[in-house]
Amino acid sequence: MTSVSPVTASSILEEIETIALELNENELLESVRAIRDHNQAAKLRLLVVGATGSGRSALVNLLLGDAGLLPRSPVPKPAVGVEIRHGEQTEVTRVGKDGTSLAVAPDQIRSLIMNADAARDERVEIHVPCDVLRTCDVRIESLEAGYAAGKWRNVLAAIDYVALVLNAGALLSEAERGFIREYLATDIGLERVAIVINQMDLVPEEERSSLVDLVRTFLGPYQSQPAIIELAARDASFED
Ligand SMILES: Nc1nc2c(ncn2[C@@H]2O[C@H](COP(=O)(O)OP(=O)(O)OP(=O)(O)O)[C@@H](O)[C@H]2O)c(=O)[nH]1
Ligand SMILES: [Mg+2]
Repeated sequence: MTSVSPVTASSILEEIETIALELNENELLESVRAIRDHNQAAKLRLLVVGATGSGRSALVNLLLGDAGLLPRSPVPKPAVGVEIRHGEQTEVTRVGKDGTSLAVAPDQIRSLIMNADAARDERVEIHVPCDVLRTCDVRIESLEAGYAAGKWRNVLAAIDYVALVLNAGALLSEAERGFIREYLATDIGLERVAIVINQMDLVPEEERSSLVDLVRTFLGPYQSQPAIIELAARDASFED
């Protein structure tokens, strides 16, 4: 049986590159490489941030179309940042606060994230062959990470767009309000933020619009307004 690979912009570029190489078409080859470099440089850098248990992992799995990539469970995972980028194959690296990098077997992603050590691990880096990641780098951070203001500012300086994930059942804690006020409204601008009200499936239908109103009222005084998205990132009937 022959397998058919999906046609994507990058697979077409690859084909043109092969042809240009065969025909010694150096100018064409240079153009292809310039387009590829531009594509790589033009990646959207997305931060998915929120309280532990809000459903950040469920949302990222949904965005990447891989329900089993990141572990989701009601047990809070350690507040260690995760960076997910494109790679031709799955590779996982544990980056320590002391600058050390340790390759971890790809089938250990789940246990690494469940058992990371917030005192020693700086972040977990994951490369996956997922097409969405060809145009988007994803970073996941926890509001419980205990970062100093300077560290949050550095994180946000490397970000283009933020999805702040809230748990519909416990909306707008002090930490969430403070994060919006002190970092999102000032450092990144609320026009580059989506407030994702997740776990909406657990809220009775007639109460959902009042939750959105609550968030809108809190955001009312700000000049630029974020997108507000109601979401059920995980189908309640689906278990890990
Ligand atoms: N019913 C329902 N459950 C959800 C939804 N999103 C996430 N969950 C569940 O809520 C729990 C926490 O979700 P996670 O995706 O692990 O949350 P997280 O923000 O990554 O949490 P930590 O990594 O533990 O800090 C898991 O048991 C998920 O299956 C949702 O939209 N609806
Ligand atoms: Mg998680």
